[in-house]
Amino acid sequence: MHLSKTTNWFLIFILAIFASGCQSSQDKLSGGDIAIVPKPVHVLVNSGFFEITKDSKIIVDSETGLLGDMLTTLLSPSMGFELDVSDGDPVRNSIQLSLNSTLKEFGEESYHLTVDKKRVLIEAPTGAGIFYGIQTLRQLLPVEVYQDHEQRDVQWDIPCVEIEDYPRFKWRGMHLDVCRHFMPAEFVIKYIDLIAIHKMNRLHLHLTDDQGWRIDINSYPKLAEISAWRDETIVGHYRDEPRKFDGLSHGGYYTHDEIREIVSYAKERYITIVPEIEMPGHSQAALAAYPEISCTGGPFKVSTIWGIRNEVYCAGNEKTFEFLENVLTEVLAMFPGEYIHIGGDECPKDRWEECPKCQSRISSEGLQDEHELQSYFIKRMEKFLDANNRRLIGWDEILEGGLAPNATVMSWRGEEGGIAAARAGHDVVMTPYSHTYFDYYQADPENEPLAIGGLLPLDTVYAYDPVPAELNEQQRSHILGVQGQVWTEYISTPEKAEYMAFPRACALAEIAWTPLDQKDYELFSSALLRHLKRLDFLNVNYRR
Ligand code: TNX
Repeated sequence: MHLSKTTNWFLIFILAIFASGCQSSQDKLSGGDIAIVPKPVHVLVNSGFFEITKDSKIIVDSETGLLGDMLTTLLSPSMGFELDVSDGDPVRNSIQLSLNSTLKEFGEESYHLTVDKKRVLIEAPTGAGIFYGIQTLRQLLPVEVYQDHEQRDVQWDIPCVEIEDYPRFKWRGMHLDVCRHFMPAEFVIKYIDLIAIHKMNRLHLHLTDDQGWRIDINSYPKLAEISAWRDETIVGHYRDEPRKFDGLSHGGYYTHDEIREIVSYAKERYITIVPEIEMPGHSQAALAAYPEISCTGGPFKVSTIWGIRNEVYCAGNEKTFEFLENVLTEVLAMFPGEYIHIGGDECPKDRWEECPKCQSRISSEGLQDEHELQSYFIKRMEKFLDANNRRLIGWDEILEGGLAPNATVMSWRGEEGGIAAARAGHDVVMTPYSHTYFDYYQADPENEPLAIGGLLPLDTVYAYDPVPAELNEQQRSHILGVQGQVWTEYISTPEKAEYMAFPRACALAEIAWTPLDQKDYELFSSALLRHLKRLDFLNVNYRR
């Protein structure tokens, strides 16, 4: 049953009045206790519950079998029993997952969830929608369902509801910098689970930087042997004087098998990994192994300090492009997603100004200056990606010297880059440091572990609207969505990454999913109290 918006709201109103009069029948979980993060678009709470028991069945169709298996795997550890998954017609006491491709009114990722006393039905036009319906279903159950071992005294009741839900944006991303500090594959898997619970669908993996190269590339073995390791790491803040170092080698990289596992684990959770191979700047680690593609020839070491380094790929040397295309060829084979991130940010032009090869490229290509040389570089990489049926995405510096024709922009230095790109007809993901940099302090630095600086409390994240008021209707359609950044200069462990990311990522998820007119910080905060218990059970070291 699909209700029009007006009838829906009218019913919610009537039912709210009705429900407030019969709270006593809902002694376990009342409508007010429903705490789904991100908040669904329409929730109608009816009286009564559906109880999951050992005899409950999961009913799937020819396309939802794997999702049914996933649901039973998600539920069984805490419930201590495994639900039977089978094809067939809905029966009493069943949870039915039903793909219905005609339900496209609210988009590919929408779902419709009905819980009544006799059965549960999740209907959606795609597997993604069913998956999000499953996430909501889990959040309608007692929080103990997130425990990984049997909970004996819990009654697995789901309040009777009717939920119609769909995302505001199609890009709902989280980023993770695994260069400044390497994060083991097991943590990336946990991070994917956490992203999935929040109905986000992109993981941007920042794989290469001055301080480390984190992906094995067969054709350039020294990237794993040399570029993945640094001698030591700066201790304390980069600005502290005198600088201190820990004297400990740090590094690591993902093998092809690990990458494939990460990609397929993410895919099963409807998350696309967006790999970032930085160029032309932030490339000192690669140059430590292959100095011949720098302007000066080196030698270089993998950087042991943070900040912006001057050693960048030589834009005048054909070998640079050969290297990057070979690297990307392997990257494309491992990451099937549409978007490939090429960085593009913070590339100092000092070396190019002094480099005969770069200068001769500037004159042979009729370029004005080094900024146009950067643009030449990115456009050339875009041609390569285009030819391989992929799309280039880069940080907003790729606007300088002229944007590549099909590029998508991540607007990090503010919204200006994103606004300019959208006005020029380019797609944009909003990532302004002011609202989405989770490496910033989340409270008074006095009482917080060391961070890069800044201040980005939870309510500031929550208040962010990724659609700039300056844009007209047509330009707004270019705002694909929003993403939270976890840069790891000052985040050396998975535990600290969790501390910095959560609960700010919960707020980001709601920005990305919930319609603007339904965002409400007070409601979010009270839902979060319950939601954080789920994160406790998932062993997430969030900031309390
Ligand atoms: C700027 S954001 C950078 C990163 C740093 C980050 C620290 C961006 C495109 N470049 O290299 O890690 O600031 O907040």
